[in-house]
This record gives sequence, structure tokens and C-alpha cells, in this order.
Amino acid sequence: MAKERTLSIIKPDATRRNLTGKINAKFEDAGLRIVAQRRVWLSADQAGKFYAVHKERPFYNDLVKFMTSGPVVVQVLEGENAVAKNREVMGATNPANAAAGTIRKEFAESIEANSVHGSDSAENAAIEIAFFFAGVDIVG
Ligand code: RTP
Ligand code: MG
Repeated sequence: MAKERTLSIIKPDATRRNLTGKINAKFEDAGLRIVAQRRVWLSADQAGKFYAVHKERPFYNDLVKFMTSGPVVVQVLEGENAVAKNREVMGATNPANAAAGTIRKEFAESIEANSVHGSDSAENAAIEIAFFFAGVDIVG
């Protein structure tokens, strides 16, 4: 499998607890390379647009509120099979169902405040990376 890229977000619950380094270590230990990274406080408009696919879901408004409750770290991860590998390292959406050793098992507070986001397909990864980064800002 060729090298792939995926969009990752370290969410406000994790930046608040100063967990950026510990979470980045999990990515790097799994063979993912952080090829772009920026700390940003999302506006409601940005968060709403980023999560537009969930607009009809009951948790959408709460999710936008949560994602704008503090700074996040947006990043591009690169590696073999990066989309699937990142989701493996993240663990299940609900930390109660997440496997031992995953980021969400170790760090997530709840199904909403679950510490990380990761693109769910190569197609969405390309869209989500372009949402936050210009090509020139990604250094592989
Ligand atoms: P993500 O998009 O953040 O990587 O997470 P995911 O694919 O595992 O989960 P998804 O179904 O795409 O949901 C996006 C985010 O919405 C919040 N959520 N809250 N209250 C709830 O029942 C609920 N369900 C999901 C989580 O922050 C989830 O990561
Ligand atoms: Mg998702």
C-alpha cells in the first residue's frame, strides 16, 4: 500500500488537559508521521462547516459547541494506510467500547469529548486536509 495522508484533530478536551504530546507520541509510535500541525481556536462557523455531514444528527449542535470550547490542534498524518491506521490508534468513538491502548480508551472523557478526530476515508481525508491546510504547509 502506498503512502497515504489523513486529517487529525486533537479536540478541546485533550488540549485543555495538556495531552497534545502524549497523543502525538501514540501517532508516532504507530508509524504515522506528523507532516503538518497548527493550533487553532475554531469559530462556530468553521466547526459547523467542518461537521456539516452531521447537520441532521441530534448531537450536531452540542458537537459544534464542544469543538469551539477551546483550542484544537489540526494536523496531517502521513504513513502506510494512514486513514485506517489512525482510526485504529484512535479507538472506537465511544471510549467505553475502545480497545486497550487506544487514545480514546486512555484519554477520552465521553462519547463527545473523545479527544481526537480522524478522517474516515481517503476521499474525506483529501477534503478535510484541504479545509485546514494549503499544500505548501504540508512537508512530508
Ligand atoms: P470523528 O469524526 O470525530 O473522528 O469521530 P467518529 O468518526 O468516531 O464519530 P462520528 O460518528 O463521525 O461523530 C463525530 C463526533 O461527534 C461526537 N458524537 N457525539 N453525543 C453523541 O452521541 C455523539 N456521537 C458522536 C463525537 O465527538 C464524535 O467523535
Ligand atoms: Mg467521523
